[in-house]
Formats: sequence, structure tokens, C-alpha cells
Amino acid sequence: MAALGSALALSACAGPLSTLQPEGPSARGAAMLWWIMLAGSAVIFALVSAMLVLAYARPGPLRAAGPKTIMVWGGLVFPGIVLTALVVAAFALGERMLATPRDPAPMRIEAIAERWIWTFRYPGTDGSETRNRLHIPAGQDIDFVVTSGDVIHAFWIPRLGGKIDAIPGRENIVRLRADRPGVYGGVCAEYCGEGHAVMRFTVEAHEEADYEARLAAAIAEESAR
Ligand SMILES: [Cu+2]
Repeated sequence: MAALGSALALSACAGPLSTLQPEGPSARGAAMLWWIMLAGSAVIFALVSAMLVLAYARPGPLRAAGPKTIMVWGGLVFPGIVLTALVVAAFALGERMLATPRDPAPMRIEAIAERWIWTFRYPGTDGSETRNRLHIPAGQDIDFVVTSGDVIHAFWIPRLGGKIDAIPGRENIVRLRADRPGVYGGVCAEYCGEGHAVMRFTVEAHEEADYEARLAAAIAEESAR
């Protein structure tokens, strides 16, 4: 019964937009932090509940500790340690998503958001584009140069990581990687008007060896439209 319950609960965690089914290092870091926070908050909730029960059932030990000790340890020291650890973890994970310069530089793909369409422009293709379908090679870091042609949008591929704002007149860069070939979902993650909900795109991660041929076919198909 319990197994059935958790299977039902977790089945909602799978799918093309699931942050709990990571397929790249950036998303894996965020998912890990989420699981740590879930486990940590469950432990803290259990501790607080136990103290509440104790306060009613056997108030002696708590009274003996005194309100000052409880406030200093329970209200300052303990939350201080927990919040510091979370801030450090969040900074370390956030740092991984940044496109820090390195040699050789990862492939750069431009992602341009406009109400309500995504355009992707690829290096070494004379500015060729695909719309609402992004093609990447699996197994390597890609730097996405994200901008907008009108209002503020946000670029997000939940199973790979991210997200980052698409701001007119500005280029924001996020580094993502798909571990394996596959099809993933992407969305606009910043409300941008009536078409926001349908401003989605599909990410196709190809085998590295097939990538150039697949991309060329996709570009040819796009221009034939
Ligand atoms: Cu939007």
C-alpha cells in the first residue's frame, strides 16, 4: 500500500519538464539541494513536533533548560547553522551554472525569446536558425546566450538546469549539459503576456557523432517551411 502510494505520488515527478528527473549536472545539483531541503525540513518538523509534545506531556526537562537557553540554541544557533549551510550550497550550485571562461570554450548557441516564440541560432552555420526546437549535442557543455526581442522572458529547461532571464538589450549566459541523447522540454519561465503558457520549446539532444548531420537536417526542414 505504502509502495503504491509513493509510486502514485512520484509518478507526477517524471516527465519532460520534471526538475526531479535531472539529466545534466546543473539540474542534478538543484535536484540534490531540493532533496536535502526536503529531508532536512522533515527532520526539523519532527524535532519541533517532539518538543511540542514534550512541552505538554512532560514539561519538566524543558522548564529546567530555561527559556533563554531554548531561545539561543533553538532560535539563533540552530537556524543560523542550517541557513548558512543552505546559502553555501546554493552559491556553490549556482556557480556551476555560470559560464566561467575556459579553454577550449564550450559551444555557444543563441536563444532569442520573442512573444511567443523561441529562436535558436547556431555557430558555424551562417546564422541559421530553428524555431521552438533546439538541437544540441549530448555529453558536452553548451553556453546558451539568452536575450529577448521584446519583453522580459526566461529560458528554462527543467531537466537540464537553468533558468535565466531573457532581457531585451542584454545577453545572459547559462551553461547546461545533457548527459544523454533524448528529448526534453523547455519553457518560458517569466510571465510575458497572453501567449506565455504556450511559449514552450523542445530540446533534442543528439549523439555527438550525429549532431552536425541532425542539425543540418533540422535547419533544412526549418527553411523549407
Ligand atoms: Cu513568458
